[in-house]
Amino acid sequence: MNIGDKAPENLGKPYKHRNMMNRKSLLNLWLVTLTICGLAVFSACSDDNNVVQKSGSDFRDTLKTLNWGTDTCFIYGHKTPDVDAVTSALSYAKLMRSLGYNCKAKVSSKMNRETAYISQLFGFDVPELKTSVVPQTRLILTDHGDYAQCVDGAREAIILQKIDHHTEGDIHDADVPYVRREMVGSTNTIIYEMYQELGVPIDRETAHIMLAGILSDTRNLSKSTTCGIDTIVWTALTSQLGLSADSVAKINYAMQEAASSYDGMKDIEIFESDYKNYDMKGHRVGIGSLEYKQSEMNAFMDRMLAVMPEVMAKNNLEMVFAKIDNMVPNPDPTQALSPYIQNGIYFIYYGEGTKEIAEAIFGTSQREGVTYTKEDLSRKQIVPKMEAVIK
Ligand SMILES: [Mn+2]
Repeated sequence: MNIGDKAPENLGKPYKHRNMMNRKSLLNLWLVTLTICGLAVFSACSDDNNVVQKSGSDFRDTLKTLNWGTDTCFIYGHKTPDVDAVTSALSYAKLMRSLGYNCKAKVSSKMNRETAYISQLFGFDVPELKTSVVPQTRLILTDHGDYAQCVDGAREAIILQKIDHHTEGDIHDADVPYVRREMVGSTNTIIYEMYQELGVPIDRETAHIMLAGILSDTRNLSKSTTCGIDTIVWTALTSQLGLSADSVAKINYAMQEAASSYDGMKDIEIFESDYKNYDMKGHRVGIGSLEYKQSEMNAFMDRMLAVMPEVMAKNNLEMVFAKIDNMVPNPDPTQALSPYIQNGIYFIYYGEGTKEIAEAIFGTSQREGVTYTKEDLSRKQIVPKMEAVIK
């Protein structure tokens, strides 16, 4: 374990519904899905915010009406891609190709270490880097809905579809011909649903690709953003691949270690290792997502605060923030794969007006540039809170 940095979260948690899928038919899968969707209304996974155009036969008809043009349509996840961004572009490109459309996954900026690790372990090819597109290029976006996170040139491109699990960004749902947006743990969960609805078989490589995205975005179903449907898809994919829960936990642990191995990286590279730009009411805002162990947190925050002016200049921002998961030793010594567990987050800020925003959400600063909350919030959960207070 790379002690300085990340630690797996709650790997020891029992996997809810773990055995539900074994030896059961797809019909049963969907009965279970319907039940869980019903339950989800009463959980954190409320579907109030979802934009779901189901992808059965209607979807095939919808696809025929899209303005595909004659060149290849590129499928991109967000910039500074994480595993879900890369793998959702790959799994969705496969789905589109299997339906007869000329689509290819690309990445708009350098991939992170976790993606490099899992693509090698699972043995799939990662998309080529293509940092900009020319006007009128046909695009499908996965795992993002903000222009600030798009490949360069996206504003002059033709966006045909958006498959996402975030709240609506400034690429408005109404402006995209086909949108499938569900507040679930991973974009790949949505794409799995679409394969099922369309009756398209999932080969082993694609199953690996989708599982990688789900493991990374939900941290093996442990994150608060995890929904019942994520667990169902996790169960279906691991069962198809013949992976035991223990082996999946080990894979997840190694992925997280790769993600958080800050060894040999400059501080600005660490800050940008999981980083996203946003446009909030006309302000250019950048938000990093990091984690560190509590015992060395203050020194780590000093280093991150020190590079925030450089991050601001480089990304042409007005405001820079980062949330840092506070990792503490796991009180349960039997959890060898979880030596650390999360205990709240630090939210650090830099730039004019940022102190007011951070304090409006998380209360008085602990020191200049630093606020803290006991809640384990994801960046996805913090963004709407910021949008509510930013002027
Ligand atoms: Mn994602």
